[in-house]
Amino acid sequence: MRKLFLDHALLRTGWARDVAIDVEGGTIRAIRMQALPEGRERLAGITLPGLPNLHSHTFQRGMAGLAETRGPQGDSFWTWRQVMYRFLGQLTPDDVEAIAAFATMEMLEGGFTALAEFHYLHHDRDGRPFADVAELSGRIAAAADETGIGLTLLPVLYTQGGFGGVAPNEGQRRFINDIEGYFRLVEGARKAAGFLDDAVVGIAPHSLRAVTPDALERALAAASEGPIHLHIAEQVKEVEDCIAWSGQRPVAWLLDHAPVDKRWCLVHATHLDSAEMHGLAAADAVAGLCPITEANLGDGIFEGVEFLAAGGRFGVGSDSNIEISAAGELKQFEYSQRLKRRARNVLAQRDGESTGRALYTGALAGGAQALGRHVGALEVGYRADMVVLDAAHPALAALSGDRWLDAYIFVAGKAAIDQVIVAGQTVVTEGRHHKRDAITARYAGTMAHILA
Ligand code: NGQ
Ligand code: ZN
Repeated sequence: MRKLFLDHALLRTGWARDVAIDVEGGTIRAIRMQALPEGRERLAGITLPGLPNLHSHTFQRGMAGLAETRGPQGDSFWTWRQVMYRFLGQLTPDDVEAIAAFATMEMLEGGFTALAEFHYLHHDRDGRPFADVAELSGRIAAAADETGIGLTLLPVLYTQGGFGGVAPNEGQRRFINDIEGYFRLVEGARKAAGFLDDAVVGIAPHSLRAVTPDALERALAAASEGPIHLHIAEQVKEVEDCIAWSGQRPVAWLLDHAPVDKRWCLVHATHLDSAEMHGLAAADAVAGLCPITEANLGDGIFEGVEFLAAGGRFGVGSDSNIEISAAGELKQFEYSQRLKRRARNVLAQRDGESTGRALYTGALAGGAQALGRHVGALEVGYRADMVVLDAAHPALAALSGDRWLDAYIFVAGKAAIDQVIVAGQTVVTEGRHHKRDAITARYAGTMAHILA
């Protein structure tokens, strides 16, 4: 049992001071406000529920910065993908684990306490399955165990290279499974993640481009519970190709052909018409926004204002991990809307509401839903996942209440993070992960051999 005493905390009911929290088995067992500090371990500063990261490919952290040089023919998402395929083509299981450890360490330092890893790198470099088909799922789980981040593991189904049964290309050989192979993989992923006491395993059809309707249907039929994530409508070309294939836009097709509900997270969902937007909101599915990556890849701008006005649910993900920051994703989401609308404070829902508070609480709820975890609130029965901001940071020092969140998101970012606690265990102190030196040294060695 860990008995904490928090100076300031963001509870469901709002800001509170002198909060006593009892944690046992990783879970919050009791909360009291206006408590006394005696016999408790003090958490000085401003404690927030940790933010879930609802979408990532950890291995891509290793190529961050390697696709920012202009190529001969006009760079796009699709040329970036070629660079990405070349990079992943070299990775060994040890590389995958070392990069995942580094990325998840940075997620914790960046204010994310749980992760949905959209994991599609399954096979060996020659495209042949490993002796253990879930070898690389196991490496992701091992990295999560090393850094302490909460894990929702999403083994990805990838059966084709493009709409209408296009054969996979060389660069995709490490991803491909038929449906029977996929069932073995999911089974293997469950075993591989089973040693983590609270891992969740869901499913993830990669995209409508990468799965046949038949495989999609069979994967859904076999998954009676747990999260379901897929990439959708990220690029205009993808929307056009979907229309050419089916006569429908991607989200319209999905809403017509799959039982989309609360278990679903539609990652990106950038290009929606109004009917798709309202359909997605009405389905209570989560829009999995990855604003920094979407900006980096030139995807387009999600219609956040209309979606939130329709009651839509959202969370954020670090996706390509080009930059890892919970506050940064929320800031980029709001800024994309400001640039598009030439207006300010557009994602707050009411007059007088702080934009930072609206973004943070929205992404907590949507993120927790997408990860299928009891996280996202400092409340009895929830995982004790907390991010403690430094109340003395110059950007926060003279402030209080929601202004702290505005200053965290729009001003200081992750530099304001002091401690991070996952399932009641402190993993970051003074902004540094406890295993930073060892994980960083291993990552540096890994990158040196990959880029040699
Ligand atoms: C991915 N990433 O799977 O890593 C994708 C690129 C694809 C993003 N969509 C590959 N941001 O979509 O085919
Ligand atoms: Zn992705």
